[in-house]
Amino acid sequence: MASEKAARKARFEAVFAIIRDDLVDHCTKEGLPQEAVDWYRKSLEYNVQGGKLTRGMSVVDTVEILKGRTLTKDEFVNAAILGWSVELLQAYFLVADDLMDGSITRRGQPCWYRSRNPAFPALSSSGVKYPPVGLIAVNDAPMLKSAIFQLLKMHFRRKPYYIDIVELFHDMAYKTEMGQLTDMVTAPPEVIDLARFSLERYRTIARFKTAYYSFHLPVALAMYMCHIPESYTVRLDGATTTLKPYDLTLSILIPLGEYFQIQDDFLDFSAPPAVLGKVGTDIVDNKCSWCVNTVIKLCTPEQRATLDRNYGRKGDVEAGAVGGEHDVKTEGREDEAGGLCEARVKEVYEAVGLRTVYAQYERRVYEELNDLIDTIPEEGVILDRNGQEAEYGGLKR
Ligand code: DMA
Ligand code: MG
Ligand code: MG
Ligand code: MG
Repeated sequence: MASEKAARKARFEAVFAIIRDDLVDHCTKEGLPQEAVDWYRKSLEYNVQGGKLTRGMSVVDTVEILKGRTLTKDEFVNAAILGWSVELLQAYFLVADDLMDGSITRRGQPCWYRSRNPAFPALSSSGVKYPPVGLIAVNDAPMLKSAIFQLLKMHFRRKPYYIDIVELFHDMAYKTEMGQLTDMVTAPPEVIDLARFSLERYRTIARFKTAYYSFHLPVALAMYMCHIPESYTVRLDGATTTLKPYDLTLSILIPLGEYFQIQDDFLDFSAPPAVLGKVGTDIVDNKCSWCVNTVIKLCTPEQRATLDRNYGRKGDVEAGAVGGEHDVKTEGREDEAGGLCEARVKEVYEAVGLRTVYAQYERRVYEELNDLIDTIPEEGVILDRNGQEAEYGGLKR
C-alpha cells in the first residue's frame, strides 16, 4: 500500500519536467537572455517542487474517482498538468507570503527571498558577489502565477472547458489574495491589539486565504475536466431535484479547508521546525491565529495580561513589563523565531491546555465533516432537458 502511494507520487512528480521544460523553452523562444532563462528555471525548481503535493495530486485522484477507472496516458498527463498548475499557484502564494510574514525557512530550505539563486555562482566572473534573491522575488512570484495561464493555453486551449478552468484559476487566486489582505490588515506589523481578533474574523481569513485554492480548486478542476455541468436535474427517490455540484463541493471543501488552516496554525505553535519544514512565526508576527483566538476565550485576566505584553513581539523585552515574574528557559530556542516574549506566550498556551482543546476540536470537526459528506446524494438518475436519462461525461460511470 505504502509503495503504491509512493509510485503514484513518483508518477505525478515525473510530469514536473514537462511543465518546467514547456515554460523554460517558451522563455527561450521569446528571446530572453540565457541568464534570465536560467534564473526562471531555478525559481521553478526551487519554489514549485519539494512540497507535500496534496493539492496537485488531488486533481488526478478526483479525475480517477469521477471516471471510475484508470486514466489513459493522455488523461493522466492532462490531469497532472492541472495539478502542477495548482502547485504553481501555491508556489506563487508562498513566495509572497514568506516575504510578507518575514519567514525564515520553507519546506526545509531558506525561503526563496532569503536564498541565493543556485543558477548563479556566489561570485561573478569579475569577482562581484551575488546577493540573495531579495526583492527580485517580488517579480518571481507573479511569474509563477502567469506560468499557469501559459500552460493552460499550451495544453487546454481547444478543450470545451478551457474558459471554465481559466476563470476558476482567476477566481480562486482573487479569493486567496482577499484572504491574504484580510490576514495582513487584521494584524498589521507594529499594531499589536488582541482586541482586534475574534474567531469569526479568523474564520473569514482561513476560508479566503487557504480553503478556496487548496481544497475547492483541485476538485473543481477535475470536475470541469470530466465535463460536469454547473447544474443538472436528477430523479432521486421518485422526485426530481436540481443539483448544483460545484456549490455542493464548496459547501464541504470550504469547512474542510478551514480545518486544514486550524491545523496549520496549531502546528505553527506545537511542531518542531525539523518536523514542520518551517519555523513558526505566528506569535512573533502578531497573527490572528486559531491558537491565540482560542486561548483568549479560555484564559484568566492575568494570563491575558501576559499575552497583551508579549504577543507579536520579537526578542526578549516585554513592552511595559515590570519584568522578571517568569523564569523562562531560553536554551535550545535558537531555531525559533522569537525570544523570551514568544516563550511566555507559549507558556500561557500550555497552561490553558491548548493541546487538549485542539485534540477535542479535531475529533468534533472530523465528525461534522463526515456528516456533511453524507449529505451528498450518491444515487439518482441524471435527466436531460426532456426528462430522459442523460449521460454527462464523468458523472456517468
Ligand atoms: C498561508 O498562510 C496562506 C497562503 C495563501 C500562502 P500562512 O502564512 O499561515 O502560511 P505558512 O504558515 O505556510 O507561512
Ligand atoms: Mg506565512
Ligand atoms: Mg501569511
Ligand atoms: Mg501558518
